Amino acid sequence: MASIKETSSIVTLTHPDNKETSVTILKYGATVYSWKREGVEQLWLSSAAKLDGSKPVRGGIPLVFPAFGKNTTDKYLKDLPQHGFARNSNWTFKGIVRSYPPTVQFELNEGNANRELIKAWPYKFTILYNIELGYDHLKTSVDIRNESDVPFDFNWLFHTYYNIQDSIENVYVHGLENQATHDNITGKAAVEKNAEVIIDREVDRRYLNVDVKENITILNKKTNQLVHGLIRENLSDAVVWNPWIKKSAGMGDFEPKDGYKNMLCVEPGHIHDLVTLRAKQKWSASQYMY
Ligand code: TA6
Repeated sequence: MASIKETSSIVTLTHPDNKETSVTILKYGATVYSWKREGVEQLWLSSAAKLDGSKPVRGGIPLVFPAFGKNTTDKYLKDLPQHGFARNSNWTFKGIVRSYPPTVQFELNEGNANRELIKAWPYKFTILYNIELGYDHLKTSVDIRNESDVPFDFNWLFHTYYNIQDSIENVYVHGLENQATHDNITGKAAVEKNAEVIIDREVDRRYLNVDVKENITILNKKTNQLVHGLIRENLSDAVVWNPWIKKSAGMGDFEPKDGYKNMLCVEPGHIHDLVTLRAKQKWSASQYMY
């Protein structure tokens, strides 16, 4: 049986077949901030990350809902902060929902969402968020249900910070060749020409409508060995982000300042447009990391 440890702010789940495999979730934002696979940390977490609920966690897997980025056009989303309110809210821990592979569940709704921020988004909703700790994978799944009598529009994105132990200049991202991109730094649209996307400067690039049959992988340049792999379900887009030197220096909660050398965000989401969820309907998606 998986072992589970709960405090007022944190839940830690340990795999029954390997006590060195575990996942730790902060109830604030239902933010996974540690995933150890056989003792090796798979996610990057800033050493200055706030884990006291005072601001979204800088690292791990912050949840982005109902807006990706800073929305400037939608009637309600435009009044929300960058990346919405899911990562700024205290989610309710619902316990273990599956014993093998051990899976825990968190819930967010209009009743427990961030009191201030939810004023800008007048809908009834239930989000059930499942975190499945496999022997060799972590799967995070979301079910969003519109409890209102009217439709609502939203983005969803898992803002995953991968640990790049071997240093960023030694890896590349594969699986994005020929995909349409929007560069959030230049504002320009393009098509990815590289089979091997390298990170040698600040990168903030949105890959849009990438076939979900395409796994996205982070590979070692020298050995072509797998560093991280990602399988997406119903998440057509992916953001690749590394703040590099200047942006890292400008973020108070980004430490160590050279931490950009050991992290890379590959963020699966639906961000190319807004999902419209009709009244009483449900929308589901997941990321499977291996
Ligand atoms: O997903 C990439 C991004 O939108 C970047 O533009 C950068 O802003 C990053 O998210 C971090 O955003 P945050 O609000 O967590 O500082």
